[in-house]
Amino acid sequence: MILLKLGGSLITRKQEPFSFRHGVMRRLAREILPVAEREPLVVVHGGGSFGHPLALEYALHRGLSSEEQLRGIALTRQAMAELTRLVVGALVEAGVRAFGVQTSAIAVCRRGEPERLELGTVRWLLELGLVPVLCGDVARDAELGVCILSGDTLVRELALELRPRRIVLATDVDGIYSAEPGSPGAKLIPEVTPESFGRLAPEMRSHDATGGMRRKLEELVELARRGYTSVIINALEEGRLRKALSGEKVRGTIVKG
Ligand code: IP8
Repeated sequence: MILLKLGGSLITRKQEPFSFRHGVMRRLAREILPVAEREPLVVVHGGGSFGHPLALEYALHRGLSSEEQLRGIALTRQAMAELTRLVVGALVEAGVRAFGVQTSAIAVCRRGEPERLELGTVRWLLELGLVPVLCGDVARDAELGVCILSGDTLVRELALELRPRRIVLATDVDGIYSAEPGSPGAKLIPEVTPESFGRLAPEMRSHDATGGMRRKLEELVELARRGYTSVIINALEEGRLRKALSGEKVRGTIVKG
């Protein structure tokens, strides 16, 4: 089984609210098809410019404290449903037998961490030979009332439950950098281990509701500690996703377990 996360900044334009990258997603779907035909696959997508602006506007990542936030919960769920519809639509159009599964309907969290994940539907879909598509989501939180469950945290949990043989995180940058990507002297770090993680620059900044690249890396390092290797790649570069899904070496950061 292969576990794939399609980052929100890959499939949407992060600076433009509700802006889906239709052309990119159509190409990604074509790159996903060959592997989906060969072996079981689970896809998780992030929130990008659909989920994050609303989650931040209504402070849903801080829990439920005002009546006004209820509208934000409804709007965020609706935005994520729309994004899943677009992702699944492109996959099905390309020939992938994709099936959207609403994360908030199967998860109960505590302080943003999944406490229970009801994976019966996901397992059933895999048995049938379909491709479950989940997303980061606004979710029920036993302590905070509501939380934003990050797609990266979901990837960690799904990996521990479903034991994939390969984990690919597809984003819009080549991987983890030694400093802010694009800044002078920033270098791609080809490999991170739980040991080297502690020495990495702490200033991986984030402008979203769930902690961005730093959070992603923390989740992957946690998986590495449990023996799972994953790879972060830039899937805006044509062909890299197809290669990474097939296990070929591509430019990126390997988080080694
Ligand atoms: O982009 C967050 O998922 P992520 C989902 O994977 C929402 O962190 C609703 C903002």
